[in-house]
Amino acid sequence: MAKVDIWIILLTSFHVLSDGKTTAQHGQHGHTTDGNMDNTTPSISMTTVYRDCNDSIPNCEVLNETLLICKDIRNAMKLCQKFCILCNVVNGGWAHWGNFSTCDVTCGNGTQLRTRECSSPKPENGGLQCDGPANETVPCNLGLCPVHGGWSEWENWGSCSVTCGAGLRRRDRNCDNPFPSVDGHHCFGESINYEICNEPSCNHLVSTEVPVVMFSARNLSNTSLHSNESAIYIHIETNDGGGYNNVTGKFTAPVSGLYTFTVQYCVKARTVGNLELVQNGNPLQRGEIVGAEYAQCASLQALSKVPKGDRVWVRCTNDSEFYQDDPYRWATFSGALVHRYFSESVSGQIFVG
Ligand SMILES: *[C@@H]1O[C@H](CO)[C@@H](O)[C@H](O)[C@H]1NC(C)=O
Ligand SMILES: *[C@@H]1O[C@H](CO)[C@@H](O)[C@H](O)[C@H]1NC(C)=O
Ligand SMILES: *[C@@H]1O[C@H](CO)[C@@H](O)[C@H](O)[C@H]1NC(C)=O
Ligand SMILES: *[C@@H]1O[C@H](CO)[C@@H](O)[C@H](O)[C@H]1NC(C)=O
Ligand SMILES: *[C@@H]1O[C@H](CO)[C@@H](O)[C@H](O)[C@H]1NC(C)=O
Ligand SMILES: *[C@@H]1O[C@H](CO)[C@@H](O)[C@H](O)[C@H]1NC(C)=O
Ligand SMILES: *[C@@H]1O[C@H](CO)[C@@H](O)[C@H](O)[C@H]1NC(C)=O
Ligand SMILES: *[C@@H]1O[C@H](CO)[C@@H](O)[C@H](O)[C@H]1NC(C)=O
Ligand SMILES: *[C@@H]1O[C@H](CO)[C@@H](O)[C@H](O)[C@H]1NC(C)=O
Ligand SMILES: CC(=O)N[C@H]1CO[C@H](CO)[C@@H](O)[C@@H]1O
Repeated sequence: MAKVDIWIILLTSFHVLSDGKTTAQHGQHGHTTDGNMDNTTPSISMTTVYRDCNDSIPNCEVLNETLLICKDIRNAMKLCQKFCILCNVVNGGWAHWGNFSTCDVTCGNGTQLRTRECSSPKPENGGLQCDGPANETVPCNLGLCPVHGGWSEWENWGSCSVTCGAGLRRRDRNCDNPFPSVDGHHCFGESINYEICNEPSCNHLVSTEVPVVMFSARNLSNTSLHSNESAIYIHIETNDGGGYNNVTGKFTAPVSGLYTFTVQYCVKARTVGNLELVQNGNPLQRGEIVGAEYAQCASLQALSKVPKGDRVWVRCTNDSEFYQDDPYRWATFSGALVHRYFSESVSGQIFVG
């Protein structure tokens, strides 16, 4: 109640000093103008204040300058409206709202802002600030945002491109995490990744010994053959690898591989010759020749995968009489290794060397 006390005293003093003199008289209670007071001050009711205010305010300037009343304008307003009018107190008032700003995003949900100023009028001489918000927002939506593509995790590595030695393997990833949409850009970077892979060395498969297997033999031991009898070519011209035997007439493969075989046989005029090439007894090729007016020759050819140890020979398929007493017509049986097989596999396909 200190301030009220002071006011009452002051107002009372001015009532007395209605000539507007700038010297305030202190009342008998001993209050000071800076609000300090002694403990003996009696309390005075608000009714008294208003009554006094109504009745007796003489001059704002006197009050202000002398007693600094307007430094506490809120209290002054409460206590004495008239005083405030005298002091030119102006409460703030809102100016019109400004325009809404543009949406604060380029896509999706955003907000627009508008503001207003407490300038119509501006609060003055301690008047109240405007009541309410100075800003206002509204939502805005500029449509779907672009979704940029994102990579999936790398998939597992594929198998190595070789079964021995150094090769390549690859792995893939997809631009689907997420898929690009609404003009979003595709993923940057590679969707395929390669790396060098090392399988066990190929050295164990490479033989330093490159065998040459080739044989050629001439001259049947017997030109009259019954069905199922072997043709035996007794004169060896070549037998690299030692596979041909001129006693049995049979070639035994010294290494597994792809072989080629050729047989030439001749018959006299108006006779028939029937031969076949067999591998372990199974036919690879068959032929028949019928001599016309003169002696004639024909040949048999066959390519075959021959495992090491398999035997290949020439066999008669029906009783035949062959012919070879001629510098122009030879009876021969020859063969050669075309390609060696190193890998292990089942019989009939690829064989152990
Ligand atoms: C009140 O007094 C102060 C100086 O103490 C002055 O700046 C202000 O303008 C005065 N107010 C009025 C309404 O006279
Ligand atoms: C506010 O918008 C109106 C109508 O669009 C325009 O005429 C006016 O100039 C704008 N005011 C400002 C300050 O941009
Ligand atoms: C955008 O606002 C609308 C309506 O308020 C809402 O349905 C939608 O889910 C919002 N979109 C996003 C991406 O937040
Ligand atoms: C109004 O907006 C301005 C700037 O955007 C900000 O500084 C101020 O704090 C805001 N006032 C309110 C009441 O939101
Ligand atoms: C082949 O046999 C014939 C007789 O049948 C003989 O005249 C010829 O010299 C033989 N040739 C060779 C190379 O042995
Ligand atoms: C040739 O073979 C036939 C039939 O096997 C046989 O009768 C004949 O005696 C053989 N000739 C020679 C010279 O071995
Ligand atoms: C030839 O041998 C096959 C079986 O190996 C046999 O079935 C056939 O009767 C034989 N032919 C002759 C003429 O001996
Ligand atoms: C088989 O060949 C060897 C070596 O080439 C030769 O010495 C031998 O006489 C041949 N055998 C026959 C029956 O011609
Ligand atoms: C085998 O030869 C005989 C005569 O030499 C002939 O009668 C028979 O038809 C022949 N067999 C075949 C299957 O050609
Ligand atoms: C000077 C002044 O405004 N006096 C008024 C004080 O209040 C009474 C009523 O309460 C009015 O009648 C006076 O005019």
